[in-house]
Amino acid sequence: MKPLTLTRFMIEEQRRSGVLRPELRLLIETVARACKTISHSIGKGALGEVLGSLGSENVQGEVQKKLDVIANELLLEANEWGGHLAAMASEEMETIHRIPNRYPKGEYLLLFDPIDGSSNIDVGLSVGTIFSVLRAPASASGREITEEDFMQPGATQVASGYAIYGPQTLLVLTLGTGVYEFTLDREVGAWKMTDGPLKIPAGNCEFAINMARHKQWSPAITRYIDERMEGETGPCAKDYNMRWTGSMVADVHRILKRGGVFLYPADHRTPGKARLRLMYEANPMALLIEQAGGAANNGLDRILDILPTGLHERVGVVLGDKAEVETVAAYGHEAMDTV
Ligand code: P6P
Repeated sequence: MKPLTLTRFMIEEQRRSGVLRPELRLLIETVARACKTISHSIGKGALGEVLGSLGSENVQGEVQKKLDVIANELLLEANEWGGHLAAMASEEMETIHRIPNRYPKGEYLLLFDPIDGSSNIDVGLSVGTIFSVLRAPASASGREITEEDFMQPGATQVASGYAIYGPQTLLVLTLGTGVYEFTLDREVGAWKMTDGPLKIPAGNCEFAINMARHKQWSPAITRYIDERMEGETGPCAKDYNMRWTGSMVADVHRILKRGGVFLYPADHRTPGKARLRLMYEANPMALLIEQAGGAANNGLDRILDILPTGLHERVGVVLGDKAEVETVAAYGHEAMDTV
């Protein structure tokens, strides 16, 4: 049987579940189309004069790569005229982007990290685009959308996904009814389903963490990693492998496909200091991971339950294999109990 295209998958999902509204289908197709264009730009590399930095910093104080801005503009332009959105938010923008008055407005809020792992671009490694879809609160109808309207826990997302620009260009998506992978068929420009519903294989002894930041780890994280470093002679009685790609999208994709666990803990010495952003990195990935049978917490508590207090709020992240993630949380709670 020929692989389903993204369009046909969503139409059939709409018929089957009855919950996929046409405006949400249009939103996902629009984001997917923008990701095709981003993939094309990234693929040009030095030939397209898209590599390198702009010499500017984004709202996070991070050096902006040319492609960070190009991808951000592509996603804004693609999504603002369709009538499916009330507003957008991005890692690259300090505050929300309201839909211009000349366009109709819809019921959805779109958040995205246009290029995740952009420091990998100039050295030819995988990067990605992460997106999250919320519903604008009913209370917002008839008034201007505010940043406060975005402050919803991740469990309220109606969809999330990522594109990964690697050996293949892939789109991984959940509409809340399972996780599906689509591969970009460049010959016809279509996204074609190549895997799904994805389920995280249990028991893969592979952890992803930036070991250089061990001084920032809590005793619980240190205990968890030390045990795995001891391997089969230690309490795990198994040897573990380590991977760290510098791109959350690439690490999450590997975990969805072959299991394991990803950790980017908050800085234990400075409460509240973390690296990954809740709204457009941790939440969309946590929804995908849970939909694939895994778990996602901040070292203690479920990420999708966190009530955000700011658009660019950062959070510790532990996600992947359910048993591994629950072990980290158990160590974290044990450590709290001994304080
Ligand atoms: P470090 C990329 O900048 C990112 O936000 C994630 O994609 C990635 O997992 C992490 O930061 C890498 O952080 O400290 O290893 O550079």
